[in-house]
Amino acid sequence: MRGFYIGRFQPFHDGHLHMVEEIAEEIDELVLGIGSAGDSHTTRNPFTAGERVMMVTKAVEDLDLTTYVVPIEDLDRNSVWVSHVQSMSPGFQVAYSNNPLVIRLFEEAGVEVRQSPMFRRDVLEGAELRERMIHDRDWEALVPPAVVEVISEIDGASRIRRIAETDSNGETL
Ligand code: NMN
Repeated sequence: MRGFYIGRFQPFHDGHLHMVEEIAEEIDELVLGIGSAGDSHTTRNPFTAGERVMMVTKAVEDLDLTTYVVPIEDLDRNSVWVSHVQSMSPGFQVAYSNNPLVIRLFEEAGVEVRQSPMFRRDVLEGAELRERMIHDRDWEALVPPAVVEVISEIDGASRIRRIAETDSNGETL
């Protein structure tokens, strides 16, 4: 059976990895959707789709699970978003999420959704991590070593600090 798990992964952190490990107990193959793929260089979405593809691919490579990493751009039309996802992804039978909108859209489209209390932490930890990067506080301990390497390769922490100085659109983390 193949599953689908979408997140913005800004950045991919230990909570995400833990979820993938839990999902791996239930299925053989997993599609990891890189959500809001067109967004980057903002405090809320600092990393490009390509950078997130690197983070996710390297972070899960040691797991005993076949994974496909697929960038998914946002669509200004929720009613057809599931078709959009399906058009970009290998076929899947079950979607994993705790995002209320994502759950609702998949359910309305007749796709089985599995939730976990762990998912709530995604949002909290993502914002916390970006905050720590901006203020140069220890964030490395909260992400897989492969993600530290990718963020270092692209000088990501200095990017988000610089963006935070100039982001005047009042975006929240
Ligand atoms: O749960 P998070 O990490 O927010 O990830 C969900 C992802 O799915 C986000 O990138 C979100 O933008 C995306 N999404 C997009 C649409 C749309 O484009 N209409 C609808 C539902 C979810």
